[in-house]
Amino acid sequence: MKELIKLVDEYLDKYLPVSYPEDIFKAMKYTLSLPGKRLRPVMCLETARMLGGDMMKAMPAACAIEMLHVQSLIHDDLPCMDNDDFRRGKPSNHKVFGEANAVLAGDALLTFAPQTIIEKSEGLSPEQLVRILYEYTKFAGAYGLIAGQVVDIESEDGKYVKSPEETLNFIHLNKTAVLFRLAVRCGAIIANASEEVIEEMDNFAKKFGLAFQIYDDIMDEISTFEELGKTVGKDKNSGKLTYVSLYGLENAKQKFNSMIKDCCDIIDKYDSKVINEILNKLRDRLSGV
Ligand code: GRG
Repeated sequence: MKELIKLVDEYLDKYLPVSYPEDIFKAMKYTLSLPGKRLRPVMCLETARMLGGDMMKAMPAACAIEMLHVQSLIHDDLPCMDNDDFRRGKPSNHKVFGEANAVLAGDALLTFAPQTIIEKSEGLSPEQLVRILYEYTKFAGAYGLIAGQVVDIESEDGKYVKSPEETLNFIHLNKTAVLFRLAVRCGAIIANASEEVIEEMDNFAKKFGLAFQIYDDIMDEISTFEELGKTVGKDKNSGKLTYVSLYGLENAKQKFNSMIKDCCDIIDKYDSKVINEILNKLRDRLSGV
């Protein structure tokens, strides 16, 4: 896992050299190079490897998915969204570069990511490339991340079109699970996996994404700034719809454990030390809570 993170860091830096106008590239690289967990690119690379593909062929897509993730973090922190002053342990992008440049840095990452896939991918067929780009645009847009964020914002004002349970599920699937889905789907496509295996990994990522968001919600309640690198207790204070606020801490933990167990059941038949390490780390962190 550590070696994969190091490799991802190296390639993120290599794929995005600072160019003119420097301010925008520096803003893009700032949040991107802060120490994130790199779960999404690692899952993309590991899925490709685990399914018999060449891991390095997946590097451009893996880095592109991290760029998209970082774009969503930069925009999520803006005063017009979650208004958070800290991210990954450091001042948020707009606190360092100003709001206009933070909006533009997010926009630039959103478009730089598919550009990276097109420019840097080697050894993929035209069909694989088009499919990856299609999945990227679909999951980043109004059928994915944006949909999740819109419903999340609406839910803060108690505006539910659907029931709270359905609304929360929609938010988690679209705001969080969607990027894990994109990661494993791209890895599987690059490994030339069958449609059946792509769907199986997709199912894994949906469950993992839901578990991960429950984990994130619990950590917001019980963790510290030092551990999370961002303001804690915000969800509770803003009356946000979360798994913990809707079902309570105990039920949230139970749901998390049962989702992680489902993930283990799916992944067990593959040989993945890395994915098991991710699952165990999350489970261990919550076991004593
Ligand atoms: C795609 C145009 C476009 C807009 C994005 C702002 C937005 C719309 C969506 C917000 C999505 C968001 C911030 C979801 C939160 C998901 C989540 C749990 C993030 C934390 O992930 P970690 O813990 O973070 O993996 P690190 O920093 O470790 O990478």
